[in-house]
Amino acid sequence: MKITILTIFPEMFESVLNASILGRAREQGLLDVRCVDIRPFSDRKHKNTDDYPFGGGAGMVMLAQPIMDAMASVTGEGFHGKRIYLGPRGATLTTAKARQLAQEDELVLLCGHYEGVDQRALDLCIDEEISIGDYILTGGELAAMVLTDCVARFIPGVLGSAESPEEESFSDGLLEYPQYTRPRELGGLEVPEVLLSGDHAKIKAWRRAESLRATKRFRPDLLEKADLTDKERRMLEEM
Ligand code: 4H7
Repeated sequence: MKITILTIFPEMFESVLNASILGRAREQGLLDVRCVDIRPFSDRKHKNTDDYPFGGGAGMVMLAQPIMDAMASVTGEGFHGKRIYLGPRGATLTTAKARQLAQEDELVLLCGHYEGVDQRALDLCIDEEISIGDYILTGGELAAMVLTDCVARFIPGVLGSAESPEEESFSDGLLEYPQYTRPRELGGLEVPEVLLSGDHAKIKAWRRAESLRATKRFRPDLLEKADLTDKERRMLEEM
């Protein structure tokens, strides 16, 4: 999959895109992410990318022209993909949305700044607005990184073959069970005995019960939509 990020701060992406699982996915050619600097596309003498808002008010608005030209430069005739604007008006990013976006050949992510972008650039060049949650950021860059990371996990091969994005929090509607590694005792706390037993059926059942317990404790709202058996519903009542 190819992801092109239009931004006036391309340097913000360097470490995030090169580290860890995203870095490995790019090396393996599973993910092709590039940042395109919007500023050189500006027709203005000093390469400005913003101007005062018509109607007055505080702050600046990003110019449509450099954004539209940057977008045109990365979406030629053969473009088959989605052009996404990261902003607080969008529908909130979910696992289901990330899974769906991972099916696309190509995404272009537009990062807004200042008080936002001239509406006409959005009307003419954007297919969809997505928010990463109900809070305000200083720019769309962090949101673009979150979306890139979240979508990349659903590209086949990006996670090791042992890890599946379908076996994690939210994919079955539940939170994850607690994890332990060495040492067996720490600060007076022992690793739960069942995890040392080698009894895989018992371990599986314990983990499922702990997932239910964690979800009931931290995100009881998730239980309404979770796919549970009658037995599991009864277990929850008793917890
Ligand atoms: C697009 C439009 C994303 C981008 C407006 C971006 C939150 C999210 C931004 C704005 C973002 C999210 C302009 C809104 C300045 C706030 C004071 C950049 N914030 N801004 N306003 N939740 N900010 O995904």
